[in-house]
Amino acid sequence: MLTRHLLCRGFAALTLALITLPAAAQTFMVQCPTSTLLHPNAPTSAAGEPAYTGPTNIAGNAHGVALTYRSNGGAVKCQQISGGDGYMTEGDGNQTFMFSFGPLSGLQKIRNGQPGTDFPDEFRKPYCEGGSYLNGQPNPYSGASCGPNGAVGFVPPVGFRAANVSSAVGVSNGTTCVVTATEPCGVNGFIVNDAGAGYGAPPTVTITGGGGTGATAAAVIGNGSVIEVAPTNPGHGYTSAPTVTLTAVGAVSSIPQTDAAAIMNTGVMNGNIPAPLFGFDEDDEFFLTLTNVGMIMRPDLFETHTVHFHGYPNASSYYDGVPDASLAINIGASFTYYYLAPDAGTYFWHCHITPPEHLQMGMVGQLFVRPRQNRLPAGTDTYLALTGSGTTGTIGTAAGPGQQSDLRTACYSSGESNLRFGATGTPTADILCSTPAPAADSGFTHAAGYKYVYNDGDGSTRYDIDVPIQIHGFDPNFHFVGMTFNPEGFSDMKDKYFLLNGRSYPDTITTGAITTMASDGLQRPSQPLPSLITLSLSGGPGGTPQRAALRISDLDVSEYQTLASLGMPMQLVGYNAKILRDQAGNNLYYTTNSITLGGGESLDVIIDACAVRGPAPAYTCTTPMPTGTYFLYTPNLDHLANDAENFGGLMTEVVITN
Ligand SMILES: [Cu+2]
Repeated sequence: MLTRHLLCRGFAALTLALITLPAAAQTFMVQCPTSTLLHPNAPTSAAGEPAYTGPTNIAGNAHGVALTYRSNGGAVKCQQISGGDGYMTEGDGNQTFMFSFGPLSGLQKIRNGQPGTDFPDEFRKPYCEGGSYLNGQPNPYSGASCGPNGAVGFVPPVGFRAANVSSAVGVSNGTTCVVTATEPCGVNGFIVNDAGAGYGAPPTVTITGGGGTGATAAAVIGNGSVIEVAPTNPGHGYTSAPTVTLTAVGAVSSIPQTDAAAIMNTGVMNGNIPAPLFGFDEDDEFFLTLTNVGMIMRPDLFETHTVHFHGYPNASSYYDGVPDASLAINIGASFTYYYLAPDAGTYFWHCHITPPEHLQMGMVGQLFVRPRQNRLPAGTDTYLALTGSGTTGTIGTAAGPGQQSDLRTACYSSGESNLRFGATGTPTADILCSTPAPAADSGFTHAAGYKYVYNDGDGSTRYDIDVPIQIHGFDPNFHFVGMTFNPEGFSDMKDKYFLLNGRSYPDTITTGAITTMASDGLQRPSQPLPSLITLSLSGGPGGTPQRAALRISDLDVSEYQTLASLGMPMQLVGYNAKILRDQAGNNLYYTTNSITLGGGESLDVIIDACAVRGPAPAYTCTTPMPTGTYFLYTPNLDHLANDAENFGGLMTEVVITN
C-alpha cells in the first residue's frame, strides 16, 4: 500500500513537472518590495527623501506577532546588477577583457555617472528609453508603464487567472476505476492543466462527484501559480475521476514575473569599470540583486560571484559576500542582498571570489551612504540634532530628540558633560560611538539642499558636488591570460594602466560614458564615470564658491597609489568611512597636497573653490581660488603612462570657473 501510494505520488509529480516546466525555467528573480515592516509607508521617488525628525517608537505587526522598535525613518531602495564579462577601453585605445559587473537597473542614471539606486516605484517598471537605447541594451518595452531606470527583466504582476486541475482515480491513475476487494478506487493523482496566476495563498481544494467519498487534497503555489495539488486522503469508491474545484484564499498576489531573455540580452558582455555605483541614505533598507549571467567568452569557467561591501557595518555574514563564510551566486541564478544603512560614509565593494583574480579583472565598485543630517528640516541646529536625547519635542532643540535618543547611535565617548547638557558623568570610552558630536555648538543650521559627507554637527563637511573616485590598475597581460586558457600567476601581476574611475588620462576628463566594442561587434557603455571636476566660484549657496566631496577609494590589487594636487589644497575630513574626529569632538581634519592609499582604503577629501574661509557657522569665503585648470595626478611618475604610451595614467583635472 505504501509502495503504491508513493508510486502514484511519483506519477503525479512527474506529470506536474512536465506541465509546469516553462514556469520553472524562470530562475532569475527581480525583486524590490514597495514596503517593509521597518518602512510600512516607504516613500516613492516623487515624495523623495523623508525628513529626519529623530527616532520614533513604532508598534508594528508581523504576521500576527506584535513588534515594537525604534525607527529613524528612511526609505526602501533597490538596484540590480549582472555578474559576468565585458570589455573596456584603455587610454591608449587597447580594448581589454574583464570579469565584471554591469547595470541591470538604473541604466539611465548609471550612464549619466550617477548611482543607479532606485526607489521601488522607479525600479518596479520594465526598462525602456524611448527608442534611444543602445545596441547591447534590452529591446525597449512597449507597455503602458515603463521607465529608463526600471529593472531589466521586470515584468509587472499579472492579473488573477484561475488555475484548472483535473483528477485521476485508481491504482493506474485512470479516468475510470472498478472497485474490487484490492482496489478501493481512491483519488491518487492530480493534473494541473493550467497553473493559473496571481494566487497570494494556496487555494482550498474541493473534490466532488465521481461516485466516491472521503478524498481530500492540498494545493501548493510558487510565484503566484499552482505548482502542485497533492492528495492528503485518497478516499474510496470513485468509479470516475471527480471534479476538482479550487477556491482562492486571501489577497491576490503582487509577485512580479521575470523576463529572463531581457536579462541575458543585456547582462552578457555588459561589464562596467568601475562596477555600478550605489548611493543610498542612512536609515534606508537596500535590496541589491546580483544576477550571474555567466561569461560568454570563458564558457569553460563556472565562476560564481558575490558582492562584498568592504568595511561596511553589516549585521549578517549571510549578506557579506565572503564565500567561505556565507554563499556565492551560481551562473543562472539571482540573489538579493539585504542591507540596512546604519552609518554614513564612503565605502566600496567588490566580488569576493578569488579576490586577486576577480579584482584585477575588474569586479570593483563604489558605494556611499549619505548622512541623515541631509534630511534635517531647514533651520535645524545640527549640533542639537546630534546631542538631543529627548523622546518627544522638536529636533534641533535642547529638549528634543536626536542621535542620543537612540541607543544604537548614542555616543558617551568623552564624558557625558558635553553630550548631556551639563550632566556630569564618568568619562568612558564608547567604542560603539561612530559619530562623536563636535566639542562645542557652533550654531550651524541646516538649509534646504545642503549636503554633508558625515553627520558633523557643525557644517564642516558641507559640499555641493559629489565626486566618487575609485583608484584601480590593470595588468594587460593578466587580462589577456584571463580571456584565454593559460594559467594565471597572481604574484606576477604588474599594473601597466593606472585608472581613476576605470579610465586613464586623458579619458578621465571625457564627459559622458565611454563605450567599447565587444567581440560581437556591438558598442556597449563600458566606463560611465568621468573624473573631471568643475567648480564654480558662484554656484554654491547664495552665490558663493562651490565645494566638492571627493569620495576616494582604492581597490588596486598590486600597488599603493598617491594622488597629489597642484596649487589646490585638499582637506581630509574622513578616513575609512569615519569622520576624522577624536572622541572629545575635536576635528582632526588636515590640509594637504598629497594623499596615499593602499588597496582596501578610502578617504574623504574636500576641495574648495575658496582658498580661505572664515570660521563656523558662516564659513564666509574671504579669498576665492583663481579660475583656471588644476591637476590631480600621481607623483609615482611611472604611473603617468598608459602601458607603452609615455603619457596619461593616473591624472585628472579640476576646473574652476566663474
Ligand atoms: Cu567574481
